[in-house]
Amino acid sequence: MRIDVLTLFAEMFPGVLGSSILKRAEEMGQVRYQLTDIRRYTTNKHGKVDDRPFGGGPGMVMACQPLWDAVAAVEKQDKTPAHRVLMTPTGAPLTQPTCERLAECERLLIIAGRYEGIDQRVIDRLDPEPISIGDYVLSGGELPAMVLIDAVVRLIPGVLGHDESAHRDSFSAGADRIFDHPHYTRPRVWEGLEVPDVLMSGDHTAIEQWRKQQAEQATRRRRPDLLNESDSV
Ligand code: 9WO
Repeated sequence: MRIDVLTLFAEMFPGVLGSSILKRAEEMGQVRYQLTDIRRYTTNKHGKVDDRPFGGGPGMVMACQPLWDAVAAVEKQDKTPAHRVLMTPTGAPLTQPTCERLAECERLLIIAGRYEGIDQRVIDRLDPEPISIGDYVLSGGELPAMVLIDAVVRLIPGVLGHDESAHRDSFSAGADRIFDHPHYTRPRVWEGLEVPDVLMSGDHTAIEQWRKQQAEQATRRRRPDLLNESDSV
């Protein structure tokens, strides 16, 4: 998969893309990250990419020309058509099924906006898939873009090791896909607190049952909307 990110703050990305699984995926050739600074494509002699909002109001608006030209130039770099995504709080919520669908794309082009917003005409013409990572406003779309990349890249076949992907598969059916059970590691007793006996029993059937029950109980308490029998979704 090739992932293009169009941003005014490319310097935010190397730490995230250069660590852990995202780095390993690139080193193994399963993904290529290409960051593009939108400012490079402005025709304004002072490098401006924003302007005051028509109709008045505070702040600035990202202008059409730099973003449009940046998308055109980046898309031309590779003949694989890109699936365009825009990070915006008014987008569809990013969910695990959405990540699974995006992981099938050969090429993603993610637009991370800044300022108070992007001129609606260039959004209308680019017609990207608008995606939100939650109901809050940030300073820009960069952090959401990194969240999306992390969630998607780990789903590309071969990116996770065998153990890790087996774990993923066991959580891939139905609305219980994001359930998790409590985890414990050494020491067996810490500050007088013991690890649950069942985990020390060696009885793998009992351990699986216990983990499933714990995950369901935690979900019922904290996120009942995620349970299959709930009709609130
Ligand atoms: C901000 C905004 C606020 C209220 C209603 C609609 C809105 N759209 C945007 C928007 O697209 N903002 C651009 C990107 C420009 C300003 C900073 N940006 C941004 C993206 N802030 N927060 C996000 C975001 C993206 C995905 N998920 C959560 C928040």
